[in-house]
Amino acid sequence: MEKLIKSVFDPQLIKKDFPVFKRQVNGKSLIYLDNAATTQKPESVINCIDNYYRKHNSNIHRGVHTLSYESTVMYEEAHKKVADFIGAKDWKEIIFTRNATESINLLAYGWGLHRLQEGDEVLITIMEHHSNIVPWQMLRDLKGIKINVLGVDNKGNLKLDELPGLLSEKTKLVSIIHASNVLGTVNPIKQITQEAKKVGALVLIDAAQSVPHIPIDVNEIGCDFLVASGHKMMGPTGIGFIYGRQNLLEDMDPFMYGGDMIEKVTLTESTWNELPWKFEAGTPNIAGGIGLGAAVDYLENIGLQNIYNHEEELLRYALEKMSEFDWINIYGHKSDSESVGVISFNVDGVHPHDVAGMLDEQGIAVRSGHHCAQPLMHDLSMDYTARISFYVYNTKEEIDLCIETLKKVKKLFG
Ligand code: 7TS
Repeated sequence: MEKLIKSVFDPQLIKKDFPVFKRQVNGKSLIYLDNAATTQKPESVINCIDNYYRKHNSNIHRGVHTLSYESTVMYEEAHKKVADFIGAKDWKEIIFTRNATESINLLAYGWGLHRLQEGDEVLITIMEHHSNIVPWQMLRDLKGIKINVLGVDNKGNLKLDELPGLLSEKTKLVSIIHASNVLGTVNPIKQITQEAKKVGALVLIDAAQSVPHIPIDVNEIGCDFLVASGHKMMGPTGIGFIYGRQNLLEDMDPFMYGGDMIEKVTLTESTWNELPWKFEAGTPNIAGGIGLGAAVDYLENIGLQNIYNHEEELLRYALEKMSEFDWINIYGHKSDSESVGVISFNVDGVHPHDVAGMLDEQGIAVRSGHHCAQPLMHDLSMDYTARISFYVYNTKEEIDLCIETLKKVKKLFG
């Protein structure tokens, strides 16, 4: 990977770091606009995993042999990289999981199951991905907690004026999405955290769509927990993380029980390992964790602010171009509030799956569907949308090609 000088940020140069862009799809150069689902992987991440398996592969925290020691150091180092990346004070505050979904489940079981009681309340928003809805419904059914929901206005922003009415001393957790995977809206999480703290609630941020795109500092936000998925930030699949305040994690019960998460075991009782291993039972995804560390290195080398600025430029460009056509209906983006590069839209008279199918014929990858956010979709009175989502390697020319294809779609189907 070439060291990028911030002033010569060039997506075409960045694209060269990603082997997938050498391939053709349906005879065309790949245009990848499905980054909210997962991102492509740079050569450095692929090489790092390859190198790990070729030279170091061994189990961690087991034995004294050289390979095991090297693997342990590399895996711990990856936790440190993630901690620095999001401003955590200590790397022991970073727990590796499989993905954001598993992270939220770990917190629902490890914290919620033991700390919440009948009558306690959890506040979410209608913008949540299913992974930040269903675990709380599980706790509602098991423990009798109540789930309150903050709505969205017709501009695609949270109805913040309703927030104080939904918070009380019964609210034990506010669990909110940072950036919407449907609308692109970036929620004012610092302000919401401050409000939540006034009633003594803990705050969990689902940062799956923000950590890869926006500079994040957990201490500046003031949150208690934050979760994300490695595969949405150029890392491999099967690795994600939780940030948790050390005192809360220390106080929490484990989620999974067995090897590596223990300090001492007898046939009658066991004690738990230190952080973060208390929450990483069994042999973890060592190569995945190390690969995530390489992804963080790559992102830091480009600079998160550069990534954000580039995506912001693409977003403004795409919104302007798409709004020239009255047969393209865009959801959200109706105010000047902060957004990430996600645009959900429909083409009049054409099913979003047909839109995605025709774009694919031109080598353009987009997602169509409910985006695992059915309550939000229902609130917006629709079942499915097509969605384009940007990352650092996308260009304005790709947006032009996408819009040209949408015109053909409209002509053929509409
Ligand atoms: N939270 C948000 C905000 C998400 O967008 C997603 C995945 C998740 C959590 C879950 O991530 P996972 O890695 O555990 O699956 N969102 C999407 C999407 O928009 N299209 O595909 C996956």
